Amino acid sequence: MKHSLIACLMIALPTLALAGPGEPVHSHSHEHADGHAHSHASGDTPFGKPGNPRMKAQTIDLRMVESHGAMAFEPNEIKVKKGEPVRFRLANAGLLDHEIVIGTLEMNLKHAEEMKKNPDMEHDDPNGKRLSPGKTGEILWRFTKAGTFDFSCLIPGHREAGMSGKIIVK
Ligand SMILES: [Cu+2]
Repeated sequence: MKHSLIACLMIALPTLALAGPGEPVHSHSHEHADGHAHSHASGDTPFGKPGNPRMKAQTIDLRMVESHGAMAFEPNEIKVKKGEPVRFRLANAGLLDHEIVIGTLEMNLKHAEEMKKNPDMEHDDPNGKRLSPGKTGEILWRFTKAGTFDFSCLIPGHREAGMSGKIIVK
């Protein structure tokens, strides 16, 4: 027992030394070749960070649906606990491609505008996924800040047709 505790401390110490209070967050933006910039969720973001697959996660089933020209996520309101990993099990039950991008409302609205200029841009980031009709996928995310966040399909026209929802973190 004592032995393993020391081993843990030895691993943890250099990490602690690096993460001083003034350290910038490990979130970075980069510009795609088409000029479409977006933030890659490789670390902390204003809405949390990728979940650790080894941690126990809450599972939420999320379906992408279409009916009579309307598009939606079911459910479109999700409540999660701050700090607890969430496994989104996604299913595209429609006849068109759909995607999900998790972010702040501000980020997603800005991103939606960029998507109008580059409609072929596809997302496969820790906080986003695009699915063909009938396909399923998964996102593992950890919301580390309380607040209300957004998830949207940013394929042009889809958000306007109803494909967005909110995540309430408490
Ligand atoms: Cu869509």
